[in-house]
Amino acid sequence: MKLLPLLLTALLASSSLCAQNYDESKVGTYTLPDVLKLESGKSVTSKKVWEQQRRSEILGLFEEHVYGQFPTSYDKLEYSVKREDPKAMNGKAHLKEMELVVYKNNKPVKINLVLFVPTAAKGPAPAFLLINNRSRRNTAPERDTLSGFWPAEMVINAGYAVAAFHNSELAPDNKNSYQNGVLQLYPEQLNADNGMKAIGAWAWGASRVLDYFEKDPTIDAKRVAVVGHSRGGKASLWAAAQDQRFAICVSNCSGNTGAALSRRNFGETVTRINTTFPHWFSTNYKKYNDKEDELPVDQHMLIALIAPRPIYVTNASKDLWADPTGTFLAMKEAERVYNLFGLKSALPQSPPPINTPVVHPPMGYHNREGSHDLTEYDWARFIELANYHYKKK
Ligand code: GTR
Repeated sequence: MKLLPLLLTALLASSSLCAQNYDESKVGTYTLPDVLKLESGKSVTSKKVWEQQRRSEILGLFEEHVYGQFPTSYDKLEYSVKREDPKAMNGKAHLKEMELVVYKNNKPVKINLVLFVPTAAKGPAPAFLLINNRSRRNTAPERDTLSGFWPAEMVINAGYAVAAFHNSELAPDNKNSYQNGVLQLYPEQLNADNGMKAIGAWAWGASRVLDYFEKDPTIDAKRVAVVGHSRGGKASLWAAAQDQRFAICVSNCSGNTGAALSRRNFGETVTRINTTFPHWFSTNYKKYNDKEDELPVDQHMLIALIAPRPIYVTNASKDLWADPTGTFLAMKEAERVYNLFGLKSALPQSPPPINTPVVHPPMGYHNREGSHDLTEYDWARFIELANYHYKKK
């Protein structure tokens, strides 16, 4: 066969696969694992049993079957200011370009952090931390390219510090080189079936930045929101699930193995994600290709691990690949755990119309008109949720 017909056949096959995958009538029936049932079969009816037993069971299941382990020990964290500008953004922000170096067994991992702190802050500032999985230009300290992906000026004007690091420094987003980062500190993870891979390494990076924030007197480390888009939004969920010091979790258009239910098999599937991105999740996760029903978890349980802290999840109307309906349903299922804490979410019974955000903590959600992206519209809502939560307005 010649190359062109071969390519055409492949293209047709993949587009028909996608078309089929956007058919709501093909979703079928599925039973979600009960977030409030202990492995022993007993129901969880109190916050205490959730906190002392069920939460760690679920965290362990995600480590074992999905994202891999999350090692936290290291020998030291060094940090230094590489460049600063106390009058950045027309005097509204103090820019610090930080270099963090984390060591374990004499092996280093470097994280370059761009940090703007509002000069008007009266004390330690609450912050938004973005795991940047796109072009570095989005988070350039020079602010020569202004993009909605990281509208730092808007965040500063709202009174928050804003920070970002690039995911590739923790694990290059490539199946052949993802090992060149955090995994050099934890080589034992490489051959373990439940070993950490790229998504875990990116989440780990967010936690190390939080370690640094705890040492920076200009930042209120108890009020840090971790933000991620798409693959970064899978990592922000995992970071906040693992590290309860994050005060707020924002997961934008995170889709499969992010905030969307895997069992719906709508849009991207477990098989597809594991095949295209074999370096994202643990080796064990591949066992569930085409066997979502056998997973001991589904993604509503990941969202539940954020409770009682506020979470903001988004979709975009044209981004069916990320399954907006399945994402909303995962949020609704996770509500039960927020309820255990006496918190009532303002989410409606069925998905809200496009561009109708639900911003009240503890559970924020919107389906923005448009495509798969992180925009100013999204950020404005995250800020609103944080304002409510911190009672800033
Ligand atoms: C897609 C992938 C999604 C999502 C997205 C992104 O190719 O299928 O799971 O992560 O990339 O990160 O933009």
